[in-house]
Amino acid sequence: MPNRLDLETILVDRNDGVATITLNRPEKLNSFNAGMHAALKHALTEVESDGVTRTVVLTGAGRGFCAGQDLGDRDVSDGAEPPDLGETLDTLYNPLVLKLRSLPMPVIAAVNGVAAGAGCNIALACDLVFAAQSAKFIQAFCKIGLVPDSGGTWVLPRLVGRQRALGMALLGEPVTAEQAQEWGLIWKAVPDADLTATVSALAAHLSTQPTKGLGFIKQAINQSAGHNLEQQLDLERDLQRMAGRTNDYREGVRAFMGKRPAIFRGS
Ligand code: T3D
Repeated sequence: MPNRLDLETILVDRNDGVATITLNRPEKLNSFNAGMHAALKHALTEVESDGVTRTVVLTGAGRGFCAGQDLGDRDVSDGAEPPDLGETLDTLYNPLVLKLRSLPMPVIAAVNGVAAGAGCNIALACDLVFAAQSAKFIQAFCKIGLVPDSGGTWVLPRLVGRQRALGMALLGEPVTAEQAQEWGLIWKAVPDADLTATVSALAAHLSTQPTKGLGFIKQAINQSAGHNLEQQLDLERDLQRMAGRTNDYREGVRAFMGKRPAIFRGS
């Protein structure tokens, strides 16, 4: 499978500590082909190590967020060798989900329109999910004989409970942004016209906060799912030890004691 870097399929805009990454195949509702996977991987690697990005925003161009795998890339003709979809998950989708969850800064999904299949679960792999009111979340896999992937079967029951997870996964019906917010699937649904401004304001705010501390919080919450209380207490101790050694902790305490606003530099 080709894995060329198609930079036009991913747009990256950097501004004041915020990197906005836009999935850019609008004519296919930003569904993934191998080129877009490679370009997104490249973009995420860059923002992780550029030394300036303190918040990442993931969104889609056009009327959709992401419709999952580009189904036009799969040869399902009579006589064709069945594709090894396990391999695509191993090499493309799974590393993407793990990368989003392990980035050491907050990642906001700005779900501007339909999020279907892996596109839905990639949004849910982000740390805070905002959605335009007209957006829909669809576990479309069952309609084509597949299993929710990209962490769907892990995250859905944890976020919305077994019954709603099974309803979404077995029926593949669209869940509206408002319903998603009510169920706790996402953080907030906002009017369509307000999505960009709402997410931009929040991203700008987060980029002035103690980035290392926020990264540790994300790590603690993410790891809690596989821990018992003792293990989680140990992790909190280890992360707190590291947080206590950051410049931003020192600045936060000094600012509090000096009754002045803190200036966090993300270090
Ligand atoms: O294969 C592997 O590697 C395994 C991994 C799998 C991960 C997965 O994500 S599997 C699930 C794949 N996704 C889907 O099954 C969703 C398919 N799309 C839809 O069900 C619908 O398009 C939507 C519900 C998302 C939106 O419906 P609607 O009516 O708003 O738009 P539309 O007319 O269906 O789509 C607009 C265009 O985008 C259309 O192209 P056209 O006719 O205008 O030239 C449509 O074909 C194209 N499009 C939408 N989704 C995909 C797609 N083209 C290729 N792949 C898609 N996934």
